[in-house]
Amino acid sequence: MKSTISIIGVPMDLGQSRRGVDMGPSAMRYAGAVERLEALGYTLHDYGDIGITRPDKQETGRSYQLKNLPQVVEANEKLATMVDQTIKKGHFPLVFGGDHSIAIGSLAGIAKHYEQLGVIWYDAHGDLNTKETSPSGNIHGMPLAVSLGFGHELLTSIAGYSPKVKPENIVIIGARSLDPGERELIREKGIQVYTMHEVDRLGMSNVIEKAVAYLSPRTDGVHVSVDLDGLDPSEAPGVGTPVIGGMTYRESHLAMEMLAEAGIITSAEFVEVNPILDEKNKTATLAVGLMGSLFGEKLK
Ligand code: B3U
Ligand code: MN
Ligand code: MN
Repeated sequence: MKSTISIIGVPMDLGQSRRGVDMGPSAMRYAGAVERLEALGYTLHDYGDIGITRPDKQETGRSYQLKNLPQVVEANEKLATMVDQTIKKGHFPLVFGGDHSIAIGSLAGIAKHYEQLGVIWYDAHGDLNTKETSPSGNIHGMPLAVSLGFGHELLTSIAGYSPKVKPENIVIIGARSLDPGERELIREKGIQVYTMHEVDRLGMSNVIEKAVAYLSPRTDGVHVSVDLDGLDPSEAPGVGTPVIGGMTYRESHLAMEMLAEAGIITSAEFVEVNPILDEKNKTATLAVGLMGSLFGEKLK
């Protein structure tokens, strides 16, 4: 892994309906992210938070529209540029969300640097909806579809190119809430998904071994996108859309440790930490612990 890490915070809560996830970057810093990674010998650059333009009236209710679309587009364009710049400097981009809509900008900034970017999507959800299939109109349920080139043109064209990733370079881990349109896309595109059924059946160690064996030969970089709602809400309560039956603390640390051992990860993001819904910063603290494992704490 690169020896310099650039942290970029994205205080974004416009991709979904519950306020508070914009405080995620702050909560992860408060939980000691910088110190934790510095203790592992990395040089840290914290670039602070990117500016988010707030709409006059935030669209939150149930709707079949793309909520807060102009503001989500603007923030992701900014993020893509920031991420691009950190990679040009030779740094490892570590993005703090914010809701998961920010993965659109992360991937837009990262993917142009790789011929075959791999993506590990650690999440209770597939985030493969489009405006047509979304039950909520929440853009945080769409970033993986957008990165594949499906969705509103203002989203797919962020950073001026599309698609960012190929379906055969994606592995989803921990899914247990998939909408009908998402299932269809998964089937149609042959996306590798380890749902909770496979996690239970095979065990996390096998799941990660298979994911690494699948991605290593076909990719030249791998982005890991960790949505904290991938974990069980009993262990990560501070998330906006908790889904029971998730991955445990231990499974998640094992997953991150094994990815560190495999040495394939070239960028990462931690999203959906909502301190307002949390219990004493438990979820942000968990996220920072997972960062420790991903950056090789066990190997030290
Ligand atoms: N699939 C649903 C729910 C959802 C997606 N991502 C989160 N929740 N966090 C949707 O609204 O697209
Ligand atoms: Mn997600
Ligand atoms: Mn999720």
